[in-house]
Amino acid sequence: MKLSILFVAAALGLATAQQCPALPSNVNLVAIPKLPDPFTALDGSKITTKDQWTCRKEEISQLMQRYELGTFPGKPSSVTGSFSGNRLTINVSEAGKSISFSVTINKPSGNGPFPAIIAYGAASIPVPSGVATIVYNNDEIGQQQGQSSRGRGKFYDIYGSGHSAGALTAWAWGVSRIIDALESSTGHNIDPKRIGVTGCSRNGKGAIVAGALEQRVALSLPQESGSGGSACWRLSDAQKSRGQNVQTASQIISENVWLGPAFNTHVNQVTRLPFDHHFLAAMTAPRGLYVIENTSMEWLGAMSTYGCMTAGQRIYEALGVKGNFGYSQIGGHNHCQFPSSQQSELTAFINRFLLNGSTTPNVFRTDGSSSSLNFNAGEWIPWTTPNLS
Ligand SMILES: *[C@@H]1O[C@H](CO)[C@@H](O)[C@H](O)[C@H]1NC(C)=O
Ligand SMILES: *[C@@H]1O[C@H](CO)[C@@H](O)[C@H](O)[C@H]1NC(C)=O
Ligand SMILES: CC(=O)N[C@H]1CO[C@H](CO)[C@@H](O)[C@@H]1O
Repeated sequence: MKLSILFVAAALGLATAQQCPALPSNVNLVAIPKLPDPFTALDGSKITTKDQWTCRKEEISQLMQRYELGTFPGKPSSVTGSFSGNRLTINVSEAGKSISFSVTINKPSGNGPFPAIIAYGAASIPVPSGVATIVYNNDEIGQQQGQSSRGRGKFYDIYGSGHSAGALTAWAWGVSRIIDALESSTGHNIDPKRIGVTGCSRNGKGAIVAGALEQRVALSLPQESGSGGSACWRLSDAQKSRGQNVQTASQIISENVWLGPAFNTHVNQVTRLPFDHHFLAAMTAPRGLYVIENTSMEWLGAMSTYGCMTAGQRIYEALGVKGNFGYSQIGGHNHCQFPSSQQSELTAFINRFLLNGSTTPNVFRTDGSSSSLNFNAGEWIPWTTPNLS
């Protein structure tokens, strides 16, 4: 029994420092109309201590993998890295299948070791001079060109085109392999303990999920991720029913393959999901998470991301690290254009989590009016926030 639990946990790539019960094979999905309570486990028990939180956090990750993201595999049997010029080449083998991919590392001058931000596609936030950028072609690991790209990309070359993972999970797996390669190879002068991850829009969805699934990411910087990222499915449906043109669960599965195929059966009854996207904050805490959103772009779901991350911040608060979480929603600019008014916040997060700073950032703001957002926290967050001992 113990062995099989360890095996399942290892197969899911989860921390096994503490033994946690495996997720039951049949979870009774009941309607939860408001945002689910992170502090009540599936068996109904209340989470009051950090020790209990360890297994609830793992349960949350397993639930999100089973019903939405697909399985996040553990470390393959062989991962090697070789650094040459400004390229880190990562070779992966598992069960007789092999792939190879490369990332470009743009480094500051000097000797390092340097922290680095893994940028999905390219960074659309300013990366400060003391921090390296690792340019990651995530599309190569999991394609995202609409329905016909389901199961395509190097992740699926290893695990098979029928694997349960959606593209967001496949990309997170690629981030894990980059960190494996940084840990095991030399010459690159990157400190694998100080890794950030960023991306915008669809790649912002990827960035927030990478930090949630891969616990070695020190700082997540998702930009304008909206639905599938920092928005909650229940809140996006509520916005839609108010007549707003926001991306919802039922729309997102028709647009692309970001989520696992298991999610398809839930998109018209999202209240039956035993989680919502504030649980991505649960999976990321206590590590750094700065969520950048754009009030002016209706499609992202301004109320949904604001409300969802209001709930997410409470999880950090329960752990006594409220300031490690940031949310900043500013409009009046184009999609994926980073406004200078958010610069000091971004700098504060990078200083704290990548440059060894000691000042805890403390950011939670929107330029949306409360009447335009129209988010009622008392209604949508019916649970109380414990002070986990
Ligand atoms: C990585 O894989 C590529 C492509 O198969 C191969 O050419 C290269 O020699 C491998 N590198 C290492 C260090 O094994
Ligand atoms: C930050 O800490 C790491 C060790 O975790 C060290 O290697 C690095 O030199 C430090 N960087 C700065 C800027 O102090
Ligand atoms: C005020 C403003 O510039 N809003 C823009 C936010 O981004 C969306 C998507 O690019 C634009 O349509 C809006 O005009």
